[in-house]
Amino acid sequence: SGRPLNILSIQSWVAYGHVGNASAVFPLQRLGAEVWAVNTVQFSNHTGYGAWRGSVFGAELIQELVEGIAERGALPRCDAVLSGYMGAAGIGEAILDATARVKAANPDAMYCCDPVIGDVGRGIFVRPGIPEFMRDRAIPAADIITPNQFELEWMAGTSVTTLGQAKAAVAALQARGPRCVLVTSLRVDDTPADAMDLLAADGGQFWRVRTPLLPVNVNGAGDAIAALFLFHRLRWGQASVALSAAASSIYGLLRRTAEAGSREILTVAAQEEFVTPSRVFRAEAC
Ligand code: PXL
Repeated sequence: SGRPLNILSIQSWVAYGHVGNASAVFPLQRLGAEVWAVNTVQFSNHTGYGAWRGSVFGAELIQELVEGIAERGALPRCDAVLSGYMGAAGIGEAILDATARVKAANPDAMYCCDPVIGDVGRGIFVRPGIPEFMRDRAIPAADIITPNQFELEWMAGTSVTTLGQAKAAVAALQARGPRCVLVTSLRVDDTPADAMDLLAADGGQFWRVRTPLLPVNVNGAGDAIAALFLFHRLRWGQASVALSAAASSIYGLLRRTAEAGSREILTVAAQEEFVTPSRVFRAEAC
């Protein structure tokens, strides 16, 4: 169908392994998207190892690269901006600048913000100021956000132990801007011990997908699911379809990763899961 989707993806880069753009870019390309990848940092490896080397890039570099893309006349063909791990709050302002430029050139373009702040196991793992930036500056500018449960609770300022509380927290964030929300890694009181939930909202509708819990300890799966959810939402226009497709692909990716006992997600080896997931999980209205 038509021309490929063009996605400006502004995230971290790692030399070794798969988080940030090193998790998101290849699945998008495998699905046929053109990705304009701008890197917010270049690290040796993800921070989940506790040690890493490399640099956080300056906001000016991000701005300069977007300026260069604009000089190619490409911004009117940009379908979406995707942001993730920011490295420093100043980079966040450069990302919001980029989304404003893209939207001025293409009013139909979407901004999908993966508000990377932390997770239930590690707590906050980004620099001071970034959580507040995500909550106060990025969320109001976004059309789609993809928090995990920890990020949802932190940004909404409430704890979430029931599906009703999850929906209320999502609605509170929607009231501040984004029409569409995907909550990842959700575990509430009716989630079985051996399962995990994903919750999507679009306008006032909610859908849930439940998958078996896999014995993995990895980073970067959230970055891939945000990219896949955005891609399928752009392609199909429906959050329920995007939820099912993204959840099914990530389940397949993580199942392969668990089988291999890998500390890094098997983004390349499991690539068929992005195109034809081996097991499809349906989204149910909730
Ligand atoms: O998956 C989020 C993420 C992105 N980028 C970098 C990270 C992490 C999580 O650890 O370290 C560099």
